[in-house]
Amino acid sequence: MKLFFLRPWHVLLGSLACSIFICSSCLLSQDKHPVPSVQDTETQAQRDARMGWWRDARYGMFIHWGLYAVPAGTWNGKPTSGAGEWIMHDEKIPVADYQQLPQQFNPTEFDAHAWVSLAKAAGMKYIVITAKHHEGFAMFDSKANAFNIVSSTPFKRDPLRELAIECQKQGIKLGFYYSQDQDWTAPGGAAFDGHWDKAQDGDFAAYLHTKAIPQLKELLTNYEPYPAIIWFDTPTEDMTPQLASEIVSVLNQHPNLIWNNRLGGGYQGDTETPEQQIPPQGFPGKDWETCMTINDTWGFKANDTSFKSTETLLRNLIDIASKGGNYLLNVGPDAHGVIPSAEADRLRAIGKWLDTNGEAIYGSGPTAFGDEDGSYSQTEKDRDGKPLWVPRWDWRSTTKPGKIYIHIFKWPSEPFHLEKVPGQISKVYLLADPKHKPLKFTQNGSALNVSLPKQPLDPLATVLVLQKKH
Ligand code: FHN
Repeated sequence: MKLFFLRPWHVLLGSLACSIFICSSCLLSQDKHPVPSVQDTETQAQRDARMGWWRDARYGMFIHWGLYAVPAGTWNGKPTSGAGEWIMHDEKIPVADYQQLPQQFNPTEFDAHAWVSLAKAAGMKYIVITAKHHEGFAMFDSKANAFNIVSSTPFKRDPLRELAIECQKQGIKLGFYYSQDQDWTAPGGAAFDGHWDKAQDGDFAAYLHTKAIPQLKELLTNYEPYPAIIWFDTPTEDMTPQLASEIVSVLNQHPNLIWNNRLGGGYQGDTETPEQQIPPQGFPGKDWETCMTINDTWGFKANDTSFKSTETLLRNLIDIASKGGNYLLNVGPDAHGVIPSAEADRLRAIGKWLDTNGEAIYGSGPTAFGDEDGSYSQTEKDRDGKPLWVPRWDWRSTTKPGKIYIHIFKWPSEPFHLEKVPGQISKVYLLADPKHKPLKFTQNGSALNVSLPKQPLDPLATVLVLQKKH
C-alpha cells in the first residue's frame, strides 16, 4: 500500500521544512468520478455562496485531541521523536495494549466554554477538531463502534456535542477532522508502512462499510447545524474511486458542507491543504488553507516546548491572508482537557492584535502588488533541490474594495516608499490610530511616499491604510 503524503516528521524535522500533501485527486480527472460531487456540478455562484463564510474567516483553530494525549510523547519511559498522535504507529504498540488507554483517559478539566472562548479571543472564526485520528479512537458518542470516548472511558461525555452547543452559543463554525483511511485499531484500516499487529489485518472495504462510513453519517447528522467542514486526511491507494464515491454520496446529502482535498479516489474537494508551509505565491484562484503546528507536534507531547513566537505566528497569518488563503493553527490539549498555556497565551496575543487590525484580515482579498517580495537563495536549496525562496519580511498587503492595507513588519526610515500602487490614493492613515488621522503623502504615478511617525504603533505589525479615490 502506498500513501499519497509525507510523514509528519518530514515536516517537523528541520524547522519549517515543508511537507506538501500530494493529493491523489491530481491523478484523475473529475469526469471519471463514479459519483459526481457537489463540487463537480455546482455553478460558480453556488460555490461562492457555499464558500463565502470560509473565505471571509481567514483564521481557524485546529485541535488534535485523542488518546495519544495520555502517553503524551513517552512510551515505556522513553520519549518518542515523532509527532504525539503517531505514537501508536511509531512504537508499534499492539492493538490490545493501545485499547487499554481509554481507562486512563478522564479529561475532567475539559471545558467547551473555555476552548470556544479561547478561539474567539484569538480572533479565530472556526474550529476543526479531530473526531477520529489514525489511532481509530472516536472522540464522540458512536453507536457504530464502541472504541469511543463515551463508551470506553471513565469520562463518558461527548466533547463534540459540548463543543457544538458552545460553538452555536458563541457564533463560531465547527468542523470535524476524520481519518477516513488510516485506522490503526480497526481490522482493515490502512497503516503507513503496513500493519505491525495481526489484529489490524482485514479488508479495507469492510472497514469503510462497518466503521468509517457509519461514523461519518453519525458526525454529519448528530451535531446539527454542524459540521460546517469535514477535514479528511492521508488517503492511500486503498481508497479507490469507487469506495471514495460511496463517501461522496453521503457528503452530497449535505450540500453546504466544505471538505478538503484529502479524501482520495480522485476527488478534488474544496480546499488545497499545504501543511506546515506557506506556498510563496499561494494558490491563485483556488481556496486554500495552510495547517500548521504551534510547536513541533499536532497531538500533545509533554516535552515539546519549541513553540513558535507570537511574532512568527502573526506574520504567518498576515502572509497567508496576503496570498488569499486561510490559516488553520493547531493546538494540542493535554489528557486533562487543557490547552497548554504557552499555546493559549500566543493565541490571545494574536487576538489582541486582531481586535484592532481585524479589518485588514477578515474578508480581505490578496495583495495588490503581485508576487511576494523576496529572492532565491544563492546557496540554500528547497526540498526539490531548487534554489530556496527567501521571502522579504518588510511588509505584506491585503485588500478590500477601495482600500489597500500595508502590514508593516520592519518599520522603515521616513518616508515609506511604495512602487506600483494601483489607482489614485485619497487618504493614508494607520488602522491602529483610533482617530484615523490622515498622514502626509505624495503620489507620483504609481509611486507613493508616506510620512510615518517615528515609532510603529504595534511592533508586531502596524497596518497602513491606503484609501482609494472613488
Ligand atoms: O498524519 C497526519 C498528522 O498526524 C496530522 O493530522 C496532519 C494534519 O494535517 N495530517 C497528517 C499528515 O499529513
